[in-house]
Amino acid sequence: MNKENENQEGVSRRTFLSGAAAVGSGLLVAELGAPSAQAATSLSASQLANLPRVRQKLVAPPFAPEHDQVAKGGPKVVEIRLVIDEKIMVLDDDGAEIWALTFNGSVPGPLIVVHEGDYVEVTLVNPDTSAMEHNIDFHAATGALGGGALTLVSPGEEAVLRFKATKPGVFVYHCAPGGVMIPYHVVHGMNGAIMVLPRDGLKGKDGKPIHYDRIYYIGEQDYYLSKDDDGEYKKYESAGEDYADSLEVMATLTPSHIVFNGAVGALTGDNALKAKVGETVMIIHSQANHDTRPHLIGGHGDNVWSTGSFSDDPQTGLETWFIAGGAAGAATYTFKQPGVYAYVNHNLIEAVLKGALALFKVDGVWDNDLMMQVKKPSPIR
Ligand SMILES: [Cu+2]
Repeated sequence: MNKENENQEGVSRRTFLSGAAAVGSGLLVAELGAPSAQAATSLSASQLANLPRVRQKLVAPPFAPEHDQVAKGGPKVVEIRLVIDEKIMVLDDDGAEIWALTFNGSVPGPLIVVHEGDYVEVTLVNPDTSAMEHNIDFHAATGALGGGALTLVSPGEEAVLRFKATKPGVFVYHCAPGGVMIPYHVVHGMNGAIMVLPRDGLKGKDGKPIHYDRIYYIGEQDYYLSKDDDGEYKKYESAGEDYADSLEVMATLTPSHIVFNGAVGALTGDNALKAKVGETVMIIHSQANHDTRPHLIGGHGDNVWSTGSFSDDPQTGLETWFIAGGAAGAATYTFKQPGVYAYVNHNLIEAVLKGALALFKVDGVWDNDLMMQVKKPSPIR
């Protein structure tokens, strides 16, 4: 802890911002405490120390870090560095803005990719320029609130968490600093996803390997912005200043925005997702708070892990699938026609009025057998 946080004002501000002031909210990290560091592990300390270590170079969504679809060799320790960044983000064309709470500066945070049996070693850094304390809860992890109880970092602190990726699938991670601050941080953008691939890769329900040519990560985000008396979204000078206003809107359960990758239009226009006819695209879709129902207009879900669990066979040939708030899902599709595809939350109000829409631009040769315009729109004969 740095000196400036030791003074009385700093402590009381931290107490407020940590949610400890939220009377009756329960589920405070401090109440649950941190477990002993002597927990049993299936590998001895020296065995763990001898595992190969790799540093994963994280990239901003919708892209995924370089990875092998089938693991090469045995388990590794995969080092991840997440730096908290509290920053203003513009959410729509009207200039609505939020002091987003982010992992590595993006909403959602970066996709992490490891294999089942790997150890994920996360360094969580909270710069001294932050206003708030933060932590990280991995739904892929076992114990201690998903790591949340071991990673609560005040401004100027960092913590290192190592967990074993025992469950194959796609999982949400998110900040969960305690009490009301849990939903507050999550709906200010502080969430992302990790994919834990089976070591021998993905398989279809027929047991055959599934290989993807491209992978995109779509993080859906619900925001709860407050309006002033003129009906304009309010602006704030610093992170956390919208706390009371935000809670009021959150309590209505009615988001002002529901978007993909941080803002309306983040995955349209020049940022549309690219693919070619014949390519199999893996789409990872996370929603840390609010249920969603992805649909690819003009395409399908060839293989869909709606719950995100790679322990289960994928469902096949789906039109629309469901991803529960607090979960990530995965779907593959092999494009068969060129053109523009909208990928939407098929609550179409959430897609069109709130913003949850992305576009795929697919190159290739049109197949008249699958579809053709037999007669252009013209006067009725
Ligand atoms: Cu946080």
